[in-house]
Amino acid sequence: MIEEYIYEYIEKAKKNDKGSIGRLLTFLESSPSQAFKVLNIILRNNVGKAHVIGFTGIPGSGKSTLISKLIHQYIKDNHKIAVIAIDPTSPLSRGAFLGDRIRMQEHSLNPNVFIRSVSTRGLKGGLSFAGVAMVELFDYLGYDKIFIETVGVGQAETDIMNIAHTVIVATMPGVGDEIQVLKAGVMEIADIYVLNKSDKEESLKTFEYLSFIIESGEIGSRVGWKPRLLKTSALMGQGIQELRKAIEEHLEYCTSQGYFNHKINLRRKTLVKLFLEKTLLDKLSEEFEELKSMDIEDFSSQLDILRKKIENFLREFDKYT
Ligand SMILES: Nc1nc2c(ncn2[C@@H]2O[C@H](COP(=O)(O)OP(=O)(O)O)[C@@H](O)[C@H]2O)c(=O)[nH]1
Ligand SMILES: [Mg+2]
Repeated sequence: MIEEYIYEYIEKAKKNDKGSIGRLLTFLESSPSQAFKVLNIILRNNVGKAHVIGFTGIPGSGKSTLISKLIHQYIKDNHKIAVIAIDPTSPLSRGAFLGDRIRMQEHSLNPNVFIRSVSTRGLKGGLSFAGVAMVELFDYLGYDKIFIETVGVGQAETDIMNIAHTVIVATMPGVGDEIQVLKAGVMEIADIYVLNKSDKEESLKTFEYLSFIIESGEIGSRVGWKPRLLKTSALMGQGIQELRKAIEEHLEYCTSQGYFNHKINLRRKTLVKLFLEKTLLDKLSEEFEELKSMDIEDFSSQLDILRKKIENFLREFDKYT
């Protein structure tokens, strides 16, 4: 029954009906089997055209503000822009996340801009299955610039490299932990580094430090692409055009090197992996609830019950999807 609705929503979504797009996104988030039904339709003939841009970096560095300013630049040239903001669901970052909505809200009425937040639940800011599935949906619907905002912690960085064509790491002056940022690996993944809040006094020192490590080639070098370092002040609207230019140059580089399609393939493989991961984990949690109510104490019997349940589940997998 749900399939009929999906076709209807897809038809409407193609005509830019935001309500239908919202419903499809909710399908992608709700359960793997519902998401599967949507993906099965949209991935059938989808060649992949969108330029996917990952924005990561410490909370408060100005990612949302920068994206909002970039949207201003891009909509002037008739781009269709989607923003997927990954919600780390921790009490600490909650405030920042609510801030995202406020900062990007000004665009929400624009027919060519769609902003959606995704909760990662336990994933520590990493990309969830739903987040990647959403990229596919927006791409299918003709959004040609897709921004993904993630908090640069742990797993999120490596995830974003499998998904985004262009990775931008935003930092800000005076956090005093440039070394820590490097250690965390965040800095090593960027195609473009942005030192935002360059309106602040301490920015010169941080900029020199960052240029030194990038110039010395210690981090981030790819064959044929030298990572860029840009100074911006999202608040004052400075450096945004330069940032856009660097993003477009990186896109040209990706296209000319064949990385554009390579990344799309990698993204789809990642999607399959995340799909299975989520399906199995959901099933396991469900069976665990049942196990809790059983009166079995010994370890190997408990393991046996769960293992058999999962085995059966896998055997019936196509029925399930
Ligand atoms: N001084 C200054 N503040 C900024 C700049 N860009 C953003 N901010 C402020 O920094 C705070 C965090 O910005 P936000 O975009 O939410 O950062 P995010 O957590 O990385 O998405 C907000 O209060 C912004 O107004 C900037 O260029 N200069
Ligand atoms: Mg933000």
